[in-house]
Amino acid sequence: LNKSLFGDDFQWGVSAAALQTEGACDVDGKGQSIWDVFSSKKGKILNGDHHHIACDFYNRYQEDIDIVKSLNIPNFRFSISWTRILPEGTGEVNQAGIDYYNRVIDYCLQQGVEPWITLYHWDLPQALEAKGGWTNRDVVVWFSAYVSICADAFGSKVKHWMVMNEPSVFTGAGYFLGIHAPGKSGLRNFVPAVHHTVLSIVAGAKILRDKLPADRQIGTTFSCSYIEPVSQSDKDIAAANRADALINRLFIEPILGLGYPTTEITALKRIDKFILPGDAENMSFDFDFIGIQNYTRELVEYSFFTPYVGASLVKATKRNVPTTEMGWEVYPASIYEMIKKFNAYPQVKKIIITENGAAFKDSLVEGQVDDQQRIAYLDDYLQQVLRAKNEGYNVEGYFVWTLTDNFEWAEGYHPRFGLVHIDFDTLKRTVKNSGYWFRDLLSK
Ligand code: GCO
Repeated sequence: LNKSLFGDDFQWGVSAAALQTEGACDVDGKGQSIWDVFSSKKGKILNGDHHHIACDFYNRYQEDIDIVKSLNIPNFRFSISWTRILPEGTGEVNQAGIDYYNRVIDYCLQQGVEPWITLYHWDLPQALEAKGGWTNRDVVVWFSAYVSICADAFGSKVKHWMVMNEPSVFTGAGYFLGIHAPGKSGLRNFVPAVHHTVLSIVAGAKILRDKLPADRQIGTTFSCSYIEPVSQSDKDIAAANRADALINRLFIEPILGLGYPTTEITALKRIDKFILPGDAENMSFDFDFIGIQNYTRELVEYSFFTPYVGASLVKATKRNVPTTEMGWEVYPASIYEMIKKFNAYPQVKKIIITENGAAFKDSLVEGQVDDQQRIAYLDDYLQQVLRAKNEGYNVEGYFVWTLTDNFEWAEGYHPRFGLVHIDFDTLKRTVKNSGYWFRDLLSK
Protein backbone atom coordinates (compact mmCIF):
# COMPACT_ATOMS: atom_id res chain seq x y z
CA LEU A 1 0.00 0.00 0.00
CA ASN A 2 1.00 3.56 -0.58
CA LYS A 3 -0.86 6.79 -0.33
CA SER A 4 -0.91 7.54 -4.05
CA LEU A 5 -3.34 4.65 -4.60
CA PHE A 6 -5.91 6.69 -2.68
CA GLY A 7 -5.55 9.84 -4.79
CA ASP A 8 -4.15 13.29 -4.09
CA ASP A 9 -7.17 14.63 -2.24
CA PHE A 10 -7.45 11.80 0.25
CA GLN A 11 -6.95 13.11 3.80
CA TRP A 12 -4.61 11.18 6.09
CA GLY A 13 -4.39 11.68 9.80
CA VAL A 14 -4.22 10.45 13.32
CA SER A 15 -6.85 10.96 16.06
CA ALA A 16 -6.75 11.53 19.80
CA ALA A 17 -8.95 12.92 22.59
CA ALA A 18 -8.39 15.38 25.43
CA LEU A 19 -9.37 13.20 28.35
CA GLN A 20 -7.39 10.23 27.14
CA THR A 21 -4.13 12.11 26.69
CA GLU A 22 -3.88 15.49 28.41
CA GLY A 23 -3.72 14.73 32.13
CA ALA A 24 -3.39 17.99 34.08
CA CYS A 25 -6.96 17.54 35.33
CA ASP A 26 -6.93 20.41 37.77
CA VAL A 27 -4.41 22.95 36.55
CA ASP A 28 -4.75 26.45 35.10
CA GLY A 29 -8.34 26.84 36.21
CA LYS A 30 -9.77 23.68 34.67
CA GLY A 31 -13.06 22.53 36.22
CA GLN A 32 -14.06 18.94 36.97
CA SER A 33 -15.54 16.78 34.27
CA ILE A 34 -17.74 13.73 34.73
CA TRP A 35 -14.73 11.55 33.95
CA ASP A 36 -12.62 13.23 36.65
CA VAL A 37 -15.30 12.16 39.10
CA PHE A 38 -16.01 8.72 37.61
CA SER A 39 -12.34 7.67 37.42
CA SER A 40 -11.91 8.58 41.08
CA LYS A 41 -14.64 6.16 42.17
CA LYS A 42 -13.59 2.75 43.34
CA GLY A 43 -14.04 -0.10 40.91
CA LYS A 44 -14.97 1.94 37.85
CA ILE A 45 -11.67 1.79 35.98
CA LEU A 46 -9.70 -1.41 35.41
CA ASN A 47 -6.74 -1.75 37.78
CA GLY A 48 -7.80 1.44 39.57
CA ASP A 49 -6.20 3.52 36.82
CA HIS A 50 -6.88 7.25 36.59
CA HIS A 51 -6.27 9.84 33.87
CA HIS A 52 -4.67 12.39 36.26
CA ILE A 53 -1.49 12.33 34.21
CA ALA A 54 -2.42 10.17 31.22
CA CYS A 55 0.17 10.98 28.52
CA ASP A 56 0.84 14.42 29.98
CA PHE A 57 -0.03 15.78 26.55
CA TYR A 58 -0.96 19.02 28.31
CA ASN A 59 2.73 19.67 28.92
CA ARG A 60 4.24 17.56 26.14
CA TYR A 61 2.09 18.57 23.19
CA GLN A 62 5.10 19.94 21.34
CA GLU A 63 6.93 16.65 21.55
CA ASP A 64 3.85 14.78 20.32
CA ILE A 65 3.13 17.16 17.47
CA ASP A 66 6.80 16.87 16.50
CA ILE A 67 6.24 13.12 16.25
CA VAL A 68 3.14 13.62 14.08
CA LYS A 69 5.24 15.76 11.77
CA SER A 70 8.17 13.35 11.77
CA LEU A 71 5.82 10.55 10.69
CA ASN A 72 4.61 12.65 7.72
CA ILE A 73 1.07 12.67 9.07
CA PRO A 74 -0.58 15.80 7.67
CA ASN A 75 -3.68 15.99 9.91
CA PHE A 76 -4.04 15.69 13.69
CA ARG A 77 -7.49 15.30 15.22
CA PHE A 78 -7.87 16.07 18.93
CA SER A 79 -10.62 17.29 21.20
CA ILE A 80 -11.20 20.35 23.32
CA SER A 81 -12.02 19.86 26.96
CA TRP A 82 -15.16 21.84 27.81
CA THR A 83 -14.03 22.28 31.44
CA ARG A 84 -10.82 24.02 30.43
CA ILE A 85 -12.85 26.63 28.55
CA LEU A 86 -15.78 26.83 30.98
CA PRO A 87 -14.82 25.29 34.34
CA GLU A 88 -18.43 25.31 35.54
CA GLY A 89 -19.83 24.37 32.14
CA THR A 90 -21.47 27.75 31.67
CA GLY A 91 -20.72 31.31 32.67
CA GLU A 92 -17.23 32.68 33.04
CA VAL A 93 -14.65 31.79 30.39
CA ASN A 94 -11.29 30.54 31.62
CA GLN A 95 -8.79 32.43 29.47
CA ALA A 96 -6.00 30.01 30.41
CA GLY A 97 -7.96 27.23 28.71
CA ILE A 98 -8.37 29.24 25.52
CA ASP A 99 -4.67 30.13 25.61
CA TYR A 100 -3.71 26.49 26.00
CA TYR A 101 -5.63 25.34 22.92
CA ASN A 102 -4.29 28.30 20.99
CA ARG A 103 -0.78 27.13 21.82
CA VAL A 104 -1.59 23.61 20.62
CA ILE A 105 -3.25 24.84 17.42
CA ASP A 106 -0.47 27.35 16.70
CA TYR A 107 2.19 24.73 17.22
CA CYS A 108 0.43 22.36 14.81
CA LEU A 109 0.22 25.08 12.18
CA GLN A 110 3.88 26.05 12.65
CA GLN A 111 4.85 22.43 12.08
CA GLY A 112 2.66 22.16 8.99
CA VAL A 113 0.20 19.83 10.71
CA GLU A 114 -3.47 20.65 10.17
CA PRO A 115 -5.48 20.63 13.43
CA TRP A 116 -8.92 18.95 13.29
CA ILE A 117 -11.05 19.73 16.32
CA THR A 118 -13.65 17.59 18.05
CA LEU A 119 -15.73 19.77 20.37
CA TYR A 120 -17.10 17.01 22.56
CA HIS A 121 -15.29 13.77 23.27
CA TRP A 122 -17.28 12.71 26.34
CA ASP A 123 -15.93 14.94 29.14
CA LEU A 124 -19.05 16.83 30.24
CA PRO A 125 -18.55 19.39 33.00
CA GLN A 126 -19.51 17.87 36.35
CA ALA A 127 -21.34 21.08 37.28
CA LEU A 128 -23.74 20.35 34.42
CA GLU A 129 -24.06 16.68 35.30
CA ALA A 130 -25.18 17.84 38.73
CA LYS A 131 -28.15 19.40 36.91
CA GLY A 132 -28.90 16.19 35.01
CA GLY A 133 -26.28 16.38 32.26
CA TRP A 134 -27.51 15.07 28.91
CA THR A 135 -30.87 14.15 30.42
CA ASN A 136 -31.63 17.83 31.02
CA ARG A 137 -32.89 19.64 27.93
CA ASP A 138 -31.03 22.79 29.02
CA VAL A 139 -27.87 21.02 27.88
CA VAL A 140 -28.68 22.24 24.37
CA VAL A 141 -28.30 25.83 25.56
CA TRP A 142 -25.18 25.05 27.62
CA PHE A 143 -23.53 23.21 24.75
CA SER A 144 -24.43 25.95 22.27
CA ALA A 145 -22.75 28.59 24.41
CA TYR A 146 -19.61 26.48 24.66
CA VAL A 147 -19.51 25.86 20.89
CA SER A 148 -19.97 29.53 20.25
CA ILE A 149 -16.96 30.40 22.42
CA CYS A 150 -14.79 27.83 20.64
CA ALA A 151 -15.89 29.06 17.22
CA ASP A 152 -14.93 32.62 18.17
CA ALA A 153 -11.65 31.57 19.73
CA PHE A 154 -10.34 29.10 17.16
CA GLY A 155 -12.42 29.67 14.02
CA SER A 156 -9.86 31.82 12.26
CA LYS A 157 -7.24 29.07 12.36
CA VAL A 158 -8.99 25.70 12.34
CA LYS A 159 -10.52 24.48 9.09
CA HIS A 160 -12.01 21.13 10.13
CA TRP A 161 -14.51 20.79 12.94
CA MET A 162 -16.37 17.82 14.41
CA VAL A 163 -19.22 18.60 16.76
CA MET A 164 -19.27 15.34 18.71
CA ASN A 165 -17.60 12.00 19.00
CA GLU A 166 -19.62 8.79 18.94
CA PRO A 167 -22.91 9.83 20.53
CA SER A 168 -24.15 6.26 20.75
CA VAL A 169 -21.20 5.27 22.91
CA PHE A 170 -21.37 8.09 25.43
CA THR A 171 -25.13 7.88 25.77
CA GLY A 172 -25.21 4.06 25.67
CA ALA A 173 -22.28 3.37 27.99
CA GLY A 174 -22.78 6.47 30.16
CA TYR A 175 -26.57 6.77 30.46
CA PHE A 176 -27.91 3.28 29.70
CA LEU A 177 -25.34 0.70 30.82
CA GLY A 178 -23.65 2.85 33.46
CA ILE A 179 -20.17 1.57 32.59
CA HIS A 180 -18.84 4.97 31.51
CA ALA A 181 -19.18 8.35 33.17
CA PRO A 182 -21.49 9.53 34.59
CA GLY A 183 -22.53 5.93 35.40
CA LYS A 184 -26.27 6.35 34.92
CA SER A 185 -28.45 3.60 33.61
CA GLY A 186 -31.84 2.66 32.31
CA LEU A 187 -34.14 3.88 29.57
CA ARG A 188 -35.31 6.76 31.70
CA ASN A 189 -31.86 8.32 31.45
CA PHE A 190 -30.91 7.03 28.02
CA VAL A 191 -33.95 8.18 26.05
CA PRO A 192 -33.85 11.87 26.99
CA ALA A 193 -30.03 11.84 26.68
CA VAL A 194 -30.38 10.61 23.10
CA HIS A 195 -32.78 13.31 22.05
CA HIS A 196 -30.89 16.13 23.77
CA THR A 197 -27.68 14.91 22.17
CA VAL A 198 -29.26 15.03 18.71
CA LEU A 199 -30.55 18.55 19.33
CA SER A 200 -27.10 19.59 20.62
CA ILE A 201 -25.23 18.16 17.65
CA VAL A 202 -27.46 20.11 15.30
CA ALA A 203 -27.42 23.30 17.41
CA GLY A 204 -23.61 23.10 17.58
CA ALA A 205 -23.30 22.58 13.84
CA LYS A 206 -25.58 25.54 13.08
CA ILE A 207 -23.51 27.80 15.31
CA LEU A 208 -20.34 26.71 13.54
CA ARG A 209 -21.97 27.40 10.18
CA ASP A 210 -23.02 30.88 11.31
CA LYS A 211 -19.78 31.87 12.96
CA LEU A 212 -17.02 30.27 10.93
CA PRO A 213 -15.62 31.48 7.62
CA ALA A 214 -17.50 29.93 4.69
CA ASP A 215 -14.77 27.51 3.65
CA ARG A 216 -14.71 25.65 6.97
CA GLN A 217 -15.60 21.95 6.93
CA ILE A 218 -18.18 20.97 9.51
CA GLY A 219 -18.62 17.34 10.46
CA THR A 220 -19.51 15.03 13.30
CA THR A 221 -18.50 11.44 14.00
CA PHE A 222 -20.30 8.14 14.54
CA SER A 223 -19.17 4.72 15.70
CA CYS A 224 -20.37 1.80 13.63
CA SER A 225 -19.91 -1.95 13.33
CA TYR A 226 -20.93 -4.32 10.58
CA ILE A 227 -23.69 -6.45 12.05
CA GLU A 228 -24.55 -9.98 10.98
CA PRO A 229 -27.00 -12.51 12.42
CA VAL A 230 -25.45 -15.72 13.81
CA SER A 231 -27.87 -17.78 11.73
CA GLN A 232 -30.34 -17.23 8.95
CA SER A 233 -33.30 -17.92 11.23
CA ASP A 234 -36.01 -15.26 11.15
CA LYS A 235 -35.48 -14.58 14.85
CA ASP A 236 -31.76 -13.96 14.52
CA ILE A 237 -32.19 -11.83 11.43
CA ALA A 238 -34.78 -9.67 13.17
CA ALA A 239 -32.52 -9.41 16.24
CA ALA A 240 -29.62 -8.31 14.03
CA ASN A 241 -31.81 -5.62 12.49
CA ARG A 242 -32.70 -4.30 15.91
CA ALA A 243 -29.06 -4.27 16.99
CA ASP A 244 -28.16 -2.48 13.77
CA ALA A 245 -30.81 0.18 14.46
CA LEU A 246 -29.40 0.77 17.93
CA ILE A 247 -25.69 0.59 17.12
CA ASN A 248 -25.52 2.10 13.63
CA ARG A 249 -28.64 4.13 12.90
CA LEU A 250 -29.90 5.74 16.10
CA PHE A 251 -28.05 9.05 15.71
CA ILE A 252 -27.22 9.42 12.05
CA GLU A 253 -30.78 8.91 10.85
CA PRO A 254 -32.49 11.72 12.75
CA ILE A 255 -29.57 13.97 11.83
CA LEU A 256 -30.10 13.19 8.15
CA GLY A 257 -33.77 14.04 8.57
CA LEU A 258 -34.97 10.43 8.68
CA GLY A 259 -36.19 10.32 12.28
CA TYR A 260 -35.42 7.79 15.00
CA PRO A 261 -35.49 4.08 14.10
CA THR A 262 -38.45 3.36 16.36
CA THR A 263 -39.98 0.76 14.05
CA GLU A 264 -37.15 -1.63 14.96
CA ILE A 265 -36.74 -0.54 18.59
CA THR A 266 -40.26 -0.01 19.84
CA ALA A 267 -39.07 0.87 23.36
CA LEU A 268 -37.58 4.01 21.80
CA LYS A 269 -41.07 5.27 21.01
CA ARG A 270 -41.05 6.87 24.41
CA ILE A 271 -38.64 9.40 22.92
CA ASP A 272 -41.73 11.06 21.40
CA LYS A 273 -42.57 12.61 24.71
CA PHE A 274 -39.25 14.48 24.70
CA ILE A 275 -39.73 15.81 21.17
CA LEU A 276 -41.29 19.22 21.61
CA PRO A 277 -43.11 21.32 19.03
CA GLY A 278 -40.54 22.89 16.74
CA ASP A 279 -37.89 20.23 17.33
CA ALA A 280 -38.31 18.71 13.89
CA GLU A 281 -36.47 21.61 12.22
CA ASN A 282 -33.71 21.44 14.81
CA MET A 283 -32.91 17.75 14.50
CA SER A 284 -31.13 17.63 11.17
CA PHE A 285 -28.18 19.34 9.53
CA ASP A 286 -26.43 19.23 6.20
CA PHE A 287 -22.92 18.24 7.31
CA ASP A 288 -19.95 18.80 5.01
CA PHE A 289 -18.58 15.47 6.12
CA ILE A 290 -19.52 12.52 8.28
CA GLY A 291 -16.79 10.83 10.30
CA ILE A 292 -17.19 7.09 10.65
CA GLN A 293 -15.25 5.10 13.20
CA ASN A 294 -14.99 1.36 12.80
CA TYR A 295 -13.04 -1.31 14.62
CA THR A 296 -14.89 -4.61 14.35
CA ARG A 297 -18.04 -6.45 13.35
CA GLU A 298 -20.68 -7.90 15.65
CA LEU A 299 -22.52 -11.21 15.38
CA VAL A 300 -25.98 -10.99 16.85
CA GLU A 301 -28.39 -13.61 18.15
CA TYR A 302 -31.95 -13.45 19.32
CA SER A 303 -32.16 -13.17 23.10
CA PHE A 304 -35.40 -13.32 25.01
CA PHE A 305 -33.68 -12.03 28.13
CA THR A 306 -32.21 -8.81 26.80
CA PRO A 307 -34.79 -6.13 27.47
CA TYR A 308 -35.87 -3.67 24.76
CA VAL A 309 -33.73 -5.06 21.95
CA GLY A 310 -34.21 -8.81 22.31
CA ALA A 311 -30.76 -9.29 20.87
CA SER A 312 -27.33 -10.05 22.20
CA LEU A 313 -23.83 -9.85 20.81
CA VAL A 314 -21.94 -13.12 20.59
CA LYS A 315 -18.53 -12.46 22.09
CA ALA A 316 -15.70 -12.78 19.60
CA THR A 317 -13.57 -14.49 22.26
CA LYS A 318 -16.07 -17.37 22.19
CA ARG A 319 -16.00 -17.72 18.43
CA ASN A 320 -12.46 -18.84 17.72
CA VAL A 321 -11.65 -15.81 15.56
CA PRO A 322 -8.68 -13.42 15.75
CA THR A 323 -9.27 -10.68 18.31
CA THR A 324 -7.51 -7.60 19.64
CA GLU A 325 -6.70 -6.88 23.29
CA MET A 326 -10.18 -5.38 23.59
CA GLY A 327 -11.65 -8.76 22.71
CA TRP A 328 -12.91 -7.30 19.42
CA GLU A 329 -12.90 -9.45 16.32
CA VAL A 330 -10.39 -8.49 13.64
CA TYR A 331 -12.65 -8.32 10.61
CA PRO A 332 -11.29 -5.96 7.94
CA ALA A 333 -14.31 -6.22 5.63
CA SER A 334 -16.36 -4.50 8.33
CA ILE A 335 -14.94 -1.13 7.33
CA TYR A 336 -15.79 -1.77 3.66
CA GLU A 337 -19.35 -2.71 4.59
CA MET A 338 -19.72 0.41 6.72
CA ILE A 339 -18.49 2.69 3.95
CA LYS A 340 -21.09 1.07 1.69
CA LYS A 341 -23.81 1.42 4.30
CA PHE A 342 -23.18 5.12 4.88
CA ASN A 343 -22.93 5.69 1.12
CA ALA A 344 -26.48 4.42 0.83
CA TYR A 345 -27.77 7.60 2.50
CA PRO A 346 -28.09 10.11 -0.35
CA GLN A 347 -27.87 12.97 2.19
CA VAL A 348 -24.28 12.08 3.16
CA LYS A 349 -21.92 14.28 1.15
CA LYS A 350 -18.51 13.11 2.21
CA ILE A 351 -17.26 10.26 4.37
CA ILE A 352 -14.02 10.30 6.29
CA ILE A 353 -12.82 7.43 8.44
CA THR A 354 -12.05 9.44 11.56
CA GLU A 355 -10.93 6.42 13.62
CA ASN A 356 -9.67 2.91 12.98
CA GLY A 357 -7.01 1.05 14.91
CA ALA A 358 -6.28 -1.74 17.33
CA ALA A 359 -4.93 -2.56 20.77
CA PHE A 360 -2.43 -5.41 20.96
CA LYS A 361 0.02 -6.58 23.58
CA ASP A 362 3.11 -4.61 22.69
CA SER A 363 6.55 -5.15 24.08
CA LEU A 364 9.31 -2.65 24.21
CA VAL A 365 12.54 -4.54 23.59
CA GLU A 366 15.82 -2.67 23.38
CA GLY A 367 14.12 0.56 22.43
CA GLN A 368 11.88 -1.01 19.77
CA VAL A 369 8.27 -2.08 19.55
CA ASP A 370 7.84 -4.52 16.70
CA ASP A 371 4.05 -4.50 16.53
CA GLN A 372 3.49 -6.63 13.46
CA GLN A 373 -0.09 -7.45 14.43
CA ARG A 374 -1.03 -3.78 14.40
CA ILE A 375 0.68 -3.26 11.06
CA ALA A 376 -1.24 -6.22 9.62
CA TYR A 377 -4.49 -4.92 11.09
CA LEU A 378 -4.07 -1.42 9.69
CA ASP A 379 -2.89 -2.71 6.34
CA ASP A 380 -5.82 -5.11 6.01
CA TYR A 381 -8.40 -2.49 6.98
CA LEU A 382 -6.87 0.06 4.65
CA GLN A 383 -7.01 -2.45 1.78
CA GLN A 384 -10.75 -2.59 2.41
CA VAL A 385 -11.00 1.20 2.38
CA LEU A 386 -9.18 1.18 -0.94
CA ARG A 387 -11.49 -1.53 -2.24
CA ALA A 388 -14.51 0.63 -1.39
CA LYS A 389 -12.90 3.66 -2.99
CA ASN A 390 -12.00 1.74 -6.14
CA GLU A 391 -15.57 0.50 -6.40
CA GLY A 392 -16.66 4.12 -6.52
CA TYR A 393 -17.89 4.59 -2.97
CA ASN A 394 -17.40 7.93 -1.33
CA VAL A 395 -14.58 7.80 1.23
CA GLU A 396 -12.18 10.70 1.34
CA GLY A 397 -9.94 10.24 4.32
CA TYR A 398 -8.53 7.89 6.94
CA PHE A 399 -7.35 8.66 10.48
CA VAL A 400 -5.64 6.08 12.67
CA TRP A 401 -6.78 5.72 16.25
CA THR A 402 -4.41 6.76 17.86
CA LEU A 403 -1.12 8.63 18.11
CA THR A 404 0.11 7.51 21.52
CA ASP A 405 -0.96 4.78 23.92
CA ASN A 406 -3.42 6.46 26.26
CA PHE A 407 -6.21 6.17 28.83
CA GLU A 408 -8.77 3.82 27.29
CA TRP A 409 -11.75 4.89 29.40
CA ALA A 410 -13.02 2.15 31.76
CA GLU A 411 -10.21 -0.12 30.51
CA GLY A 412 -7.54 2.23 31.84
CA TYR A 413 -4.01 2.00 30.46
CA HIS A 414 -4.08 -1.70 29.70
CA PRO A 415 -5.13 -1.61 26.02
CA ARG A 416 -2.45 0.06 23.93
CA PHE A 417 -3.79 1.56 20.70
CA GLY A 418 -0.93 3.92 19.82
CA LEU A 419 1.42 4.20 16.88
CA VAL A 420 3.71 5.47 19.62
CA HIS A 421 4.45 3.55 22.81
CA ILE A 422 4.31 5.33 26.14
CA ASP A 423 6.06 4.12 29.26
CA PHE A 424 3.49 5.33 31.80
CA ASP A 425 6.13 5.48 34.56
CA THR A 426 8.57 7.73 32.75
CA LEU A 427 6.25 9.07 30.01
CA LYS A 428 8.94 8.31 27.48
CA ARG A 429 7.67 8.06 23.91
CA THR A 430 8.92 5.38 21.50
CA VAL A 431 7.61 5.23 17.95
CA LYS A 432 6.39 1.68 17.27
CA ASN A 433 7.14 -0.05 14.00
CA SER A 434 3.51 0.61 13.03
CA GLY A 435 4.31 4.33 13.28
CA TYR A 436 7.23 3.89 10.88
CA TRP A 437 5.05 1.74 8.64
CA PHE A 438 2.46 4.55 8.49
CA ARG A 439 5.20 7.11 7.83
CA ASP A 440 6.49 5.04 4.92
CA LEU A 441 3.01 4.60 3.52
CA LEU A 442 2.60 8.37 3.61
CA SER A 443 5.99 9.02 2.05
CA LYS A 444 5.48 7.10 -1.16
C1 GCO B 1 -14.02 6.26 20.58
C2 GCO B 1 -12.96 6.71 20.80
C3 GCO B 1 -11.76 6.45 21.46
C4 GCO B 1 -11.48 5.06 21.89
C5 GCO B 1 -11.29 4.13 20.73
C6 GCO B 1 -10.89 2.74 21.13
O1 GCO B 1 -14.50 5.22 20.97
O2 GCO B 1 -14.41 7.27 19.93
O3 GCO B 1 -12.85 7.93 20.17
O4 GCO B 1 -11.89 7.33 22.53
O5 GCO B 1 -10.33 5.10 22.64
O6 GCO B 1 -12.47 4.03 20.02
O7 GCO B 1 -11.88 2.16 21.91
